[in-house]
Amino acid sequence: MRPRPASLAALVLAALTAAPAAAGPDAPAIYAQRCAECHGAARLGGIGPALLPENLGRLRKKDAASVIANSRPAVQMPPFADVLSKDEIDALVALIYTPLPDVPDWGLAEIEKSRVVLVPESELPAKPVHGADPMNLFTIVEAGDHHVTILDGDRFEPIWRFPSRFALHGGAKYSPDGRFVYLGSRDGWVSKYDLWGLKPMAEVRAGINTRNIAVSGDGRIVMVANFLPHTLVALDARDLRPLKVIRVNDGKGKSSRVSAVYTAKPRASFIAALKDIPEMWEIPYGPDPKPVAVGYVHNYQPGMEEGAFDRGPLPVRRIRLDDFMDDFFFDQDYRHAIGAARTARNGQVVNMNVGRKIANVDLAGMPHLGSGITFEYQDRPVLATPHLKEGMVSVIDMRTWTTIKRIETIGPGFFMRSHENTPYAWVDVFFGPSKDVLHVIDKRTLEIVRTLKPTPGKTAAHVEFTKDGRFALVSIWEMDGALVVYDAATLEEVKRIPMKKPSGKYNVHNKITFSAGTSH
Ligand code: DHE
Repeated sequence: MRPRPASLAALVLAALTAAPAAAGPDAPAIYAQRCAECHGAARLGGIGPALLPENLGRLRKKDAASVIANSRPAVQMPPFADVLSKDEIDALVALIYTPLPDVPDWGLAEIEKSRVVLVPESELPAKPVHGADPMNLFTIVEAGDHHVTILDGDRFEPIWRFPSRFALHGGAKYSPDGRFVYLGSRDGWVSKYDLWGLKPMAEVRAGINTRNIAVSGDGRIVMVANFLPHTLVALDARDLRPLKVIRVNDGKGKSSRVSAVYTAKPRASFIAALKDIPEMWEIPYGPDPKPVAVGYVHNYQPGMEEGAFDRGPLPVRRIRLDDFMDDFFFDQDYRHAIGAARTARNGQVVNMNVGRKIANVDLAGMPHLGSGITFEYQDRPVLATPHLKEGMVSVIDMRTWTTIKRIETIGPGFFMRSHENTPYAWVDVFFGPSKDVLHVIDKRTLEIVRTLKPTPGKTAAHVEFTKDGRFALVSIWEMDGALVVYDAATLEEVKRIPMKKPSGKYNVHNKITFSAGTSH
């Protein structure tokens, strides 16, 4: 049965009164004090995920208590063991596993109602209003004060800075020509900006708690992956009009959060992995999809009905897996998806053509495959990925799916980057006492050749290269942070621009050409 819509005020009240009435710690009060800021007053998510039974299916209550007490790798949440008693933690666990009387729906009608168009396509300027190379611009997310800076990648000067939605997450996505940038926030907003006119164009709330977004290779559709509700939402890339809401379920009543969605341009499809159902979904967007699509309908037209499932435009091809996929990544021609569950001891390789797992990969320690890169090593394609739980980078032969090398790092890293024109790959050390360093790895020898410390004591993370690969840009991930520009050959600092907790940065050319060294 579909949940009924409810107002936000009613939901906050429901969230705070839905706790069991037993005597003991006041779970709603503890939740309001300790959890609401990140997970939302109504438990619907914010910076942190929604805390509802619908989204906690894979987490046993005992593990939930451990997460509250000790936190978990690669999240911003602090451990609460020192500030909350065991009884208080147990009361919080009981609260978050208590269903809300009304989970709000967020379907086509709600999405469309939230949509705002600021600049219609008919009013766009015919040429850029700035003198920078449109292909060498960077979109830089400043998470500290929820702003975005557009940087001229030749002069390293900001050309536009604007307020963004709260808590953007995941990579910026560009239209195939690089003119428009789309950004997604954890609370479901998708915003479109014109990088020629330097103006916001449109925005829409496509979900309540969102993972990430992808733009189709033909530039027509923006696909949004949601944690809440359990949907994928297709938007018209021109004005963000909602086209279709795809309910994510196994066809037998069990629904699922979406781990992430990416565009597989050579296949003319979107590929999504699911968090609560061991399946990958391929969704061809046409108009000329490869024959892998099942039930594809030609002559795609916008304005489709909500609820159409496994048929009609944007049909779903299911690939059944024997484990979940929390984090995943593709080879350059999108023939293989390499993925792992957070709890798995191995990664899995799925051949997208035959639609099944073809190999296991030796990837313990929570590989962060989403930030993996590929390159040629001794005439064979390899993938390299940092691990979130262990201080190492794994290098995997993509022909045999065997591990060639584990490169030891000072601590676990989050992001890895390279570029076709540099012999080096850069990886950060995001966690632990050495979070202020970055390793530079020689792709020819798989050895660390330099360890950089841009600002002692301050987190240094996330690298992106200029269009030509000559410079590497690094974030000093702090409120009084900076963007540090390095010469990618000499590894010397050439410029530093103050910024407010800069997180991800995305070069137009590298992203639209699907450079092997960057995220896609
Ligand atoms: Fe991310 C990308 C998932 C926590 C900053 N992160 C992604 C993507 C996924 C993902 C699936 C790819 C989306 C895309 O680009 O389309 N992130 C997760 C998690 O599951 C995890 C571990 C837990 C969670 O809170 O969801 C997580 N991520 C974080 C953070 O705590 C970070 C460091 C700070 C923040 O802003 O939330 C963070 N994630 C990022 C960034 C990217 C990203 C900067 C884009 C990387 C890129 O270069 O493309």
